[in-house]
Amino acid sequence: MAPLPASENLYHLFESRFPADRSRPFLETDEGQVWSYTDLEAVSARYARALAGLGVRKGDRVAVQVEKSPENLFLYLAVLRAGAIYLPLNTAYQRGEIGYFLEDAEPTLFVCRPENAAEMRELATRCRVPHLLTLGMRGTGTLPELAAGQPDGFETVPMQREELAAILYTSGTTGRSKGAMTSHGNLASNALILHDLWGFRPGDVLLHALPIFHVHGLFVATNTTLLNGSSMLFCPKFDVDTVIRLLPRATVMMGVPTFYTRLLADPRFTRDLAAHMRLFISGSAPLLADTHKDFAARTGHAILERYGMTEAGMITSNPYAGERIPGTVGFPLPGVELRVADEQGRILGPEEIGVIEFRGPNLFKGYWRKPEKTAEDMRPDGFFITGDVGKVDARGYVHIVGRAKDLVICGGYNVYPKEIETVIDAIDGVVESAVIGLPHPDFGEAVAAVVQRKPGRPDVSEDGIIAQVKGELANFKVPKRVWFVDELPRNQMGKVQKALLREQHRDTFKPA
Ligand code: MCA
Ligand code: AMP
Repeated sequence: MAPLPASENLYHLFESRFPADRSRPFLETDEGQVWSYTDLEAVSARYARALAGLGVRKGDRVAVQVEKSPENLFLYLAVLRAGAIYLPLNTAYQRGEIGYFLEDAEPTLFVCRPENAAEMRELATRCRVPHLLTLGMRGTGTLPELAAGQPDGFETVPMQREELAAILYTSGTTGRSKGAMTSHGNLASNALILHDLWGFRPGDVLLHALPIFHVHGLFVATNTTLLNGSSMLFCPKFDVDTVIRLLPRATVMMGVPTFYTRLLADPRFTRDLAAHMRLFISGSAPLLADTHKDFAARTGHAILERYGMTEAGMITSNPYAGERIPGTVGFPLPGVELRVADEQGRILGPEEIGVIEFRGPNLFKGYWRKPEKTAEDMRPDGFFITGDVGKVDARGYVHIVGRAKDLVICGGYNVYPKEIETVIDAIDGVVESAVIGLPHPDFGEAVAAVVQRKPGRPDVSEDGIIAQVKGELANFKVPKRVWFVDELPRNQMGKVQKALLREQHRDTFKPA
């Protein structure tokens, strides 16, 4: 591995790996528009100058809620170059959700979609955000306009490895999101290890169909490509037709399990189509062992499953060269120490099931302005309590068998029931709700709600509840079904028995 350059700004590390011939492609869109490494350097420099011109300084937050585009990636790189902190937001987040992030993170600049500018300007003013710019899908908006007149060069701000590069919000069991603070060193160590471990080589072409506001699409996929100085085929979203069209030109694909189940459901996805591929990687949600096996039977490829979280980037991975075992997430990454412990923190042995804990250079710097929340999740010896339930088998493979946290993962997006319950419980005529995750053939899990109405309030309907949640929260958090009960089942401690509700409704989304 090459030594890190003197500045530990992640961009400096990328730059040290860019191809000598900068005219080589960095990115090609699904419509065939090509961006070279020269373009990457020039556009990110102009954007960085525009940010600096507005007064964005080292350590300032830049919140971004825009559609996936090459310019969006250049903005990420510009923020790194300016020494500021990149704060990406899911495009599905609604006004109320955005308001919370702006108030909590106090960004200096908020970049939003041009079509939302009026609404977001009003919100940004209320949240005392000094600057608002827009960025559209095809390089439109006030950010590119401001950047257009700037020179192509920018002196990237030197950073130390402990200094922050990004804050990514992750929901919590209390219903309020926490900003996970990630440093330049966190991102660099993870990217270098994955680049090495997954055998990236000159000429690799990554098929990129993930969103770029989360760790998977932004850091795992993009940072490894940048370190490799190679190129990606860049799709605005996952679409089976586009992926099947572009696959013959790719060598590596990363996705959530839904990508692979959707590909398998398409007869055009054949052994021939995938024969040339070097690697398929899956993560963000459990890949069913059956999907792994069906994929191997269809294509001859064993999907490489890995495990991570916003607070850490990647934590474990199945081997590139060794056996990739279905239903496991492989071994701890080099430099990562992983153990399984019981609730009291007693360390358990091989094959014993408990909560997964780990520490390593990938572990984040804590939750933004929430030291008490950070402390709650840490052991005194620096191990982070993931809330994922699992075991390490006799061969050292990590298995995830459940979650200690009340969390549902749909199509790779995390949904904390508490957040949805808070919205439903506030509806007039509702006594209480319980939100659960149920097996779903497309999304892995889907959100559903069981609701107790006040007596004499049959007007509180499934449609009404769905409409209310849709108005307040991102669309992937909206329950796909709502049922009404006279009373929610409780245990002796008075706690709602969600396991029982899940069991009662287990087959709701099962294909007929
Ligand atoms: C869309 N819908 C969903 C989801 N996505 N419902 C539940 N879960 C979802 N994930 C709903 C919409 O609300 C909408 O409903 C309808 O489905 C169609 O929406 P559309 O946007 O057209 O869906 P899609 O384009 O088919 O998207 C599905 C998808 C997408 C491709 C699976 O969700 C996706 O790209 N997921 C990847 C998430 C990801 O990158 N996770 C990484 C997090 P309606 O019509 O009623 O409004 S990073 C992480 O977890 C850690 C660090 C890690 O280990 O990687
Ligand atoms: P996030 O909030 O996006 O960081 O989600 C992290 C969570 O996703 C982890 O704590 C796990 O519960 C889950 N996760 C990620 N990868 C996998 C995987 N390969 N198998 C099972 N769960 C996973």
